[in-house]
Formats: sequence, C-alpha cells, structure tokens
Amino acid sequence: MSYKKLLTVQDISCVGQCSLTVALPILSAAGHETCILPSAVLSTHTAGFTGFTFRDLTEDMPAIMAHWKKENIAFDAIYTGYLGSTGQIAYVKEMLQTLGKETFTSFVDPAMADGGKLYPAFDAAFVEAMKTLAFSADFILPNITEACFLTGAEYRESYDRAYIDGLLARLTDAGAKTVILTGVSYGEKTTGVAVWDGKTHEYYEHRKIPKNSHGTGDVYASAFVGAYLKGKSAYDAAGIAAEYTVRCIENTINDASHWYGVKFEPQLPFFMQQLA
Ligand code: PXL
Repeated sequence: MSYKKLLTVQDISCVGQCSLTVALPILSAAGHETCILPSAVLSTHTAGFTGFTFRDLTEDMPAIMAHWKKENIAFDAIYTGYLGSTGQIAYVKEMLQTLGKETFTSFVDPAMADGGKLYPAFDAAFVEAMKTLAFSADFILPNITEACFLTGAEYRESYDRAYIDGLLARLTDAGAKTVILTGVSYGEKTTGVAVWDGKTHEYYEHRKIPKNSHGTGDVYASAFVGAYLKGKSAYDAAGIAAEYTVRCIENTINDASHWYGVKFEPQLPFFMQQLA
C-alpha cells in the first residue's frame, strides 16, 4: 500500500463544500497524509453567496515555507487549487521547486474560471502568473474555460473532437506535461475527461447530469490526485474520479436547499472501494 505525504495549497471556504474542506477528506480517504496550506480564508465560496469575507494569506507563506525547510519537511506531491493572489503564485512555484522529495509529483488545478469567464477575484495578471505555475507542473487539471485562458484559444460552448485536439496541442506547445481536461462533452447525455500526455489522447466518457454543481472541480481533482498517488494510471485515476464525482452530484441534485456544493461525504466509501 502506498502512503504518500502530500501538501495541498488552496483556500478554506469555511462554508460551501469546495477547496480544502473537500480536498482534505477526500485525500485522507484515499489513504494519504494530507498537509495543508490555506491560500486564503473566506466565510463562504464566491459563487452564489454575496458579502463573503476574504483574508489573503500570501504574507504568511514565506515564514511557513522557511519553518518547513528548517524542519526538513518534504513532500511526495504538491497539489494546488484556488489561490489567494497573483503575488502568491511565486511562493507556490517556489514550493514546487524546493519542498519536494527526490521523487516528487506536482498537480496544478488552475482553478480560476468556468463557463467562459474568470471567477470574480481574478484578472489578466493572475492568468499570466498562473500560466507560469501550470506549465511547470507534472499534471494540470483545467476545465475547457481554463485551458482557453491558459492558451489564448477561443472559448466555445459547442465544439468537436478537432477543437479539443487543438486545445490539447496548444497546452503542450505552451509547456504542459500531462493534461487532464475536464468537462469535455460530445453528446447531450454524456460528458467526459480527456487525458493527454503530449502524445496520446485518451478519453473517459461518462453520463452527464443536466445541472452545474459547485465545487465539483475540486471533488474531481482531489479524487484524481488521491487515486493517482495510490498507483493508478492517469487514465484509471481520471475514470475513478469521474465515477465518484458523478455519484456525488446524483446524490445532491434532488435537494434544492443544497445548491452551494455536493454531498460528497456519503460517497466516500464508494471512492475507497474503487481504489481497493
Ligand atoms: O471550486 C473553486 C472555488 C474555490 N474556492 C473559492 C471559489 C471557487 C469557485 O468559485 O469561489 C473561494
């Protein structure tokens, strides 16, 4: 059994079932020691709530890193998600360069956009900085919108396989190593994930639920990282994460009061069974 020590850097949205409140339980359920570094603390996430608080933790990062280095703390993997500021990205890049063990894997979810638009907190300068982080990582897990922002490609609501092939090629040209492109849908009832290492394009297709659910990108990325670090291939980890995420959405969709995230907790046993 592989037991990895990993660091995940993303925000704490105290309420809202996304980022660290999702990543920590999922990665723990996968059986990994999960260390955290909050990029920011928010009262809720920023999608659908108004008047949320936001405390950026960028200033704390140099001292946290220095302490870890003094204690000789090193990680098998680092997985980054929603970050707190443009300036913070330089520190996160430094973590990828200096806090890894000899054998080390980095995963960057460039969590900054969806549905053709940047999230409210981000701007063009953040996108430029995110490019430098994303293209230094072993794995990136963008959705189509994020892939477009990372490459300058035109965002399209409807597309074909040639468009996706073009997007993947642009990511490789820009420096991406392995790409897990989420939300790639070629039919009304199906959607899926493209797994691309610069040479081979594999596609994992699964049923599509006709509703956008918040936080599912974080559920997906966390499950992918957990499964991959368990020794699954990128394609198998992509499939395991997809089946788990679909179950979480199906388990939530009929509860109108639960609009802000998905009930991922009751499905953790299913996720763990898939890893066994
Ligand atoms: O799930 C991505 C995410 C994470 N954290 C915060 C967010 C969002 C998406 O909107 O607002 C604070």
